[in-house]
Amino acid sequence: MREYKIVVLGSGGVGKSALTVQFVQGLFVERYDPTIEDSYRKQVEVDGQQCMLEILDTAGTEQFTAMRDLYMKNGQGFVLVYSITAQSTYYELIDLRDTILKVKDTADVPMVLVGNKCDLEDERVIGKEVGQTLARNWNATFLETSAKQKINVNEIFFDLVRQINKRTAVNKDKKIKNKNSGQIMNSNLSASSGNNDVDNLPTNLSNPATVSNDQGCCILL
Ligand SMILES: Nc1nc2c(ncn2[C@@H]2O[C@H](COP(=O)(O)OP(=O)(O)OP(=O)(O)O)[C@@H](O)[C@H]2O)c(=O)[nH]1
Ligand SMILES: [Mg+2]
Repeated sequence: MREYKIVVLGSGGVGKSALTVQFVQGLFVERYDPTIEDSYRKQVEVDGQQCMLEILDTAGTEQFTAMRDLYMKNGQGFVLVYSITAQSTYYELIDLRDTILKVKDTADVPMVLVGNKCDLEDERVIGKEVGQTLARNWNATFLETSAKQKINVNEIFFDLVRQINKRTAVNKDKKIKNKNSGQIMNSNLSASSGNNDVDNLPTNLSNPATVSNDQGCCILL
């Protein structure tokens, strides 16, 4: 089964743990207990495919950020969370995203921008369109969520799986085309052979483009 390494990031108190626990365990944590670092595993079916999600719930508080570079490097998909009730939490994500792109050395990183606590409409200080605009600039998905009322929680993680799948498929397709350049080849042949080669990729690689396509070549020959 393919594994997906997902990292949840954002300022302290925005609801990273509440969203993660709501997704993994189906319950809402009312009490605020600042996280150092927690990791969860959950098996889900996305578009008919079984996936194992490894979710890293990180610390929003600055003093716990020493491990940031390492988990950014290893992460394949990122959930960037702000609270619609706290302006500063929105601006803090801009630096966070820059750091991710720098560490991963690419602008094309699967990402979902999340405006959490949308059940607190009376306390809203960040409009929905503000989040939408930022996500559009980032080429990321945008969702307003409520961990409390379980609004759009599953959607965050399902969307990331789809984004990761899409990039893996594109990278593999490019790699097959490059390897066979000069010959008339149909890189979709492997798919029509009944093998789901995306499924069979090694899961411990942060950059799918480096994956060997030996298996695909055998099928082509
Ligand atoms: N009303 C409401 N409260 C929420 C929601 N999500 C989280 N909270 C509350 O906000 C507080 C902080 O939530 P956490 O999930 O612990 O926040 P965090 O982002 O993990 O914080 P750190 O671990 O310190 O980085 C808790 O009291 C939660 O119950 C939500 O969607 N709606
Ligand atoms: Mg937390």
